[in-house]
Amino acid sequence: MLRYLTSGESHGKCMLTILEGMPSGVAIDERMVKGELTRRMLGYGRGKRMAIESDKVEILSGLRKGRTIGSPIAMMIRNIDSSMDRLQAVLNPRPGHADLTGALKYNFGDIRNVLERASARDTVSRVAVGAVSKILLAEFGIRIASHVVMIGGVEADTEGLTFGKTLALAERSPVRCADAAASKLMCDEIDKACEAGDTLGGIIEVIINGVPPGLGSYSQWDRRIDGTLARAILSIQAIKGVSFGLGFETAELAGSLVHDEIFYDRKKKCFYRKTNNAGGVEGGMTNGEDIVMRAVMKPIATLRKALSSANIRTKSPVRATVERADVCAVPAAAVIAEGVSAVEIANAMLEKFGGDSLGEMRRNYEGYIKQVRGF
Ligand code: EPS
Repeated sequence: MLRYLTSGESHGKCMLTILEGMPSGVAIDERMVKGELTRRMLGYGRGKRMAIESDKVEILSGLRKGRTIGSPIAMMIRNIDSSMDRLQAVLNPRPGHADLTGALKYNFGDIRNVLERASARDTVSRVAVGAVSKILLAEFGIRIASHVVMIGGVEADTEGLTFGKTLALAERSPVRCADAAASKLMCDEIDKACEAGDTLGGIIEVIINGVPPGLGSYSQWDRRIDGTLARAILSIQAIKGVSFGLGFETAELAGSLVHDEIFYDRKKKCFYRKTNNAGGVEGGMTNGEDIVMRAVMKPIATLRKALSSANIRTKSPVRATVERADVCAVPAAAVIAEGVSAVEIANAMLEKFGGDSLGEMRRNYEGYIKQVRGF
């Protein structure tokens, strides 16, 4: 089973992670990991910090001659802005941030101790772990894409786009939006918010393709794959909700319009569905269709047009602290959601197919696929 811990403060020396449980024999392309980190840095609406950082990963252990050897993989991303000890104290908590509750909880007289760790900078480590997980998943033909479906009320129309087309179009858009017209309008909204000293949230979609049926299980609550995926995505800073397939829309629809009918193709000898309203998960298990998840991100809590707050020393009314920040980080959140989903799917693959080496895992996988095809 995969597990990992992250460490590091936003303006400390570095961001660190240790990933444990990767089988041996997987070739890790460091350029691919770096590429994923770069994708996370992009996006119209990011602040100046991303122009300062270069987010290069150093893989410190767990590889020999570029391949995993089954031991923990330690990865480090150095912070170029590592000014933490020189930065001034923060006393005016930002509504919507971890600031106030973090200071109360850990009994700090300086909110900087909270915000340095609560920062979304930590997601760089999660994307690094996600990149390594994606490399493992690619060995089994599993691919993950993401795109932005809404920013600041502008909605994309991506109806009918294939997995490949969605990914290609999103990759070309400054806001990871596969609808070019909406992409332009989203950038306009970000400009307006920036001018007004405000911030914007939005909705992202993650699509996972090539997943075999039967990952996760209905048999125990903590083995349900929708639960583990949702938890991972909800753990990303500012994410407030996750849905699968039709998600919240199902509240308005009758069952006959929601559930994906099952057919059997006698020639191909396989079951199939004509729709994917379930978003690839039924009964806490993958059903072999694409996993389709949406997540909502609230607007970033650091506003130049600062909201009302109270100073933690004087208790007097003040405007909240204004730190350098992004106006919109929805495109970055999409890439991060890909990464954390990759870890969960890789974990579920390891749970089902086990194996200490890639070869052993592949044998188990192929045996199972044969069983499913011959069902
Ligand atoms: C963040 C504030 C900004 C963002 C940061 C998250 O950083 P800074 O305070 O250094 O300008 O850029 O995001 C990242 C550093 C990152 O790598 O994504 C915050 O307060 O959460």
